[in-house]
Amino acid sequence: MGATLLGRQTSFAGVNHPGQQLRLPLDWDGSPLVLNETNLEIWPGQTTSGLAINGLLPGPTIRLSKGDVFTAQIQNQLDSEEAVLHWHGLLSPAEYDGHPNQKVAPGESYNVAVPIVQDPSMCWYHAHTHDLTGSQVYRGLAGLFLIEDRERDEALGLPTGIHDIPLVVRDWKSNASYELNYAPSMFEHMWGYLGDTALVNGTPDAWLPVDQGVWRFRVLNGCNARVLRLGFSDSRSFRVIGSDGGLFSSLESVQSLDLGPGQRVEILVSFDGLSVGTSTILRSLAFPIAAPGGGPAGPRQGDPLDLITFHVDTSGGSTAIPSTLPALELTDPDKSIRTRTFALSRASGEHTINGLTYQMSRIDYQVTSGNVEIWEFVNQTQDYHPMHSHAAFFHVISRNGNPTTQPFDQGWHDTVLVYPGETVQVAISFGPRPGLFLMHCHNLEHERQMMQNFEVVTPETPELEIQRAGDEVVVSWPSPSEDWQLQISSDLRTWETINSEPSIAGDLFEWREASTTSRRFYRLSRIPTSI
Ligand SMILES: [Cu+2]
Repeated sequence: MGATLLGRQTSFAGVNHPGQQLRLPLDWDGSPLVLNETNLEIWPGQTTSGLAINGLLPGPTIRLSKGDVFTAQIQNQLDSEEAVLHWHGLLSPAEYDGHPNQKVAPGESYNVAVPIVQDPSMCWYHAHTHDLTGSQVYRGLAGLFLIEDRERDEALGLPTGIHDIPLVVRDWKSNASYELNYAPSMFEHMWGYLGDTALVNGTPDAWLPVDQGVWRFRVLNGCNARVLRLGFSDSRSFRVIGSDGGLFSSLESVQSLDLGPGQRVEILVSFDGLSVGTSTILRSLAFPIAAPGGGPAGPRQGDPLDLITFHVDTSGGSTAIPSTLPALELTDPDKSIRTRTFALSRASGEHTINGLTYQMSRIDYQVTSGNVEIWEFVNQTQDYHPMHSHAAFFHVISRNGNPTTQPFDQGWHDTVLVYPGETVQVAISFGPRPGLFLMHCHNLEHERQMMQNFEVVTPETPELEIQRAGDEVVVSWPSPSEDWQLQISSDLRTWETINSEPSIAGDLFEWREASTTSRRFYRLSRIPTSI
């Protein structure tokens, strides 16, 4: 019997309610991330065997800021399974991204050092072990990774502190007697392994005491395959303020939104208007499907599912909502140099992209960092495919050829839900992190086949030409290379970046300075990209 502490509880209010008060995953303390098989007390008095990270399910919440470097040791202490963790949403160098070829054997460990170069956003981490991702994530190998800027949030007027709550949602099969067993049938390999009960931050029958103010909830769909149609039991509307890549630029009001596996959404919910002693339930609303979405007798895609009950135990609370959010500069689809089409289909019981199932050793395509591309996902099936790219954020530009008007399609995403029969276009551009990455469906029963390797390559460094013209030095280089900045050094050790814009001379960029008698060295350095 392992009565493991699975998280702290909010200190807010003190009224008791049926079910379990929402747990908040403990924050990561910098110690090694240890993956092991353990007994957990998820249901009071019941022992559940599952996979834990540092004894927790979900794993500890990693909180860092832009400019930090995430350094950690990952220890695989599973009994017999290889494992590797992927930092979903982090713009990580390829060698630490958690590609399945980076898996380590039981008893082994590895280190990562990922510079945090992106704006605040809600990321997560999960197992990405080839052929085992669905099984390991279902049994518990996942956690939150928050890139935060509390000062910015306070300046924007967003709820912080106890009014800013992460909700890691996943489903679970309750007919398995308190076990997190993963045993998909052939049917579930096709449509996904769906549960009939929700765990929120690992809490069954979760509830949270709230006041009548505005709350910020950051919701992760951590289900293997279930699409969540988020909405409230009293049909209250809520504001959509962000997704995978951080805040949107506006706060649109909706009564429901669809969140595919792997996707995150940040919402503002006001409990103003609910009197003390009443409650409302955040649930996944029922929705019709074209095809069966579960086993013949099991849970199905589109079934309603209660996630968490909010009990208004306290009066008052701040009802302020920011009127606007900072503008975003999204990738310009007009700068696209090509359209890449990915046909998502199923043939002979296999999930394919452009007719192919995943092969670890095959590189399916190359993209050049800095280029803008349109990626077009063509869903030729009756199922949902949440398509995820590592190493970049994109923005959704059209659905079925029409510019998208869905509030949740704003802003930056790393995963987009492609509905049955739908064609979705996104504009994507990769930063200066070369190497091997993955693009795949985040239905984790599809992922092992519906996945491709791609390689990010960097353009050749343009050649510098250095000439003396009278008492000036003229440094020039080919001009369409806007990703590069000129740097100067006198000792080849420290380099000073020239921040003034170079002038354009024909098809060259040109920069001049007065010649000196001291030694001067010049080089081009890639401009760091944050998105
Ligand atoms: Cu899929």
